[in-house]
Amino acid sequence: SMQCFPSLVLALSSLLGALALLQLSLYLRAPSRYGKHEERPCRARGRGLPARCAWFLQELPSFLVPALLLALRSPPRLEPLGCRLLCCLFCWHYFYRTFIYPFFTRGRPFPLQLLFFGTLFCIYNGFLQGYYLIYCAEYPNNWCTDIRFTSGLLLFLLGMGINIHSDLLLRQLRKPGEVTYKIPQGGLFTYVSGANYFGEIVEWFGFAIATWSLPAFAFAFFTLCCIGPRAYHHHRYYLKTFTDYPKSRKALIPFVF
Ligand code: NDX
Repeated sequence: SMQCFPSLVLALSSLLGALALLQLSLYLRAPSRYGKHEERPCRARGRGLPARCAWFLQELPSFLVPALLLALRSPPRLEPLGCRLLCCLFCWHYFYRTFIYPFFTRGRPFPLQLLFFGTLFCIYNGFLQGYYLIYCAEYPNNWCTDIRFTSGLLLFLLGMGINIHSDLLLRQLRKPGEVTYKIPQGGLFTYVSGANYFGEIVEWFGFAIATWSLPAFAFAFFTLCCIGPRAYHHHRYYLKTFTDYPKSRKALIPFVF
């Protein structure tokens, strides 16, 4: 049966950190080519998968892999409570991203090649986070009252709230079947162009603080390097496209950047 190999956790987390840096260097120059940054919209060329299927397939492993690791571990890990709670938080986010978000999205078709890499990434990260929490993590029995757990959990919930609310505001910009872009309004979009990304980043840093673990900090850093630059490219796109775009709005961090 499976057991904890600390060197495996270290290796996988380091690779995640290296991938993050690779993304940062790529995406500071040019955005990843999906959504509003696709060079040749694939609807015309018929090469994308409908957004609904693409997001469902891509994100599913991030829910399934840790959920299975949690459910199938034998003997079941009952102590400490912290490990299971934290694993459930991760699965909760990806339950939303897999089973709720895709069914409401009005996004354009998603490029197949990115779908392939996105799926690989979600298997990799789902395994790393789940494996670490279920097989390796050690917490004192009172971890649930530790300031890191409570403050991290609070940030996680706050970020998730902002992320889900902002996803909803973006969706409401379109009627079913529409594919045009409009100026997002309301919620945190009042302050930043990438409100959904800001929420997601806060969420994963909260998770990292609550788990106080290398894999989770590596993933939070990856998220920052992946969607941070994307918020900046969205912001530039809006400034270029809409002459009446709100002047005081920032790219990612309210009032700062
Ligand atoms: N999926 C995370 N890298 C990614 C898929 C792509 O969950 O090879 C990372 C995720 C993957 C990426 C994933 C990892 C890195 C990959 C990359 C592909 C290449 C890259 C694998 C897995 C890679 C290396 C080199 C390292 C191997 O038509 P549309 O689609 O634009 O419509 C949009 C609509 N909308 C508007 N509608 C009207 N008017 C406007 N002005 C609008 N603006 C937007 O709203 C969409 O339907 C919707 C949202 O659009 P957008 O662009 O704001 O968000 P999007 O980027 O699609 O993300 C959706 C949500 C969001 O909440 C975000 O926080 C979360 O997913 N997310 C996304 C990406 C990664 C991630 C979270 C994370 O890292 N945690």
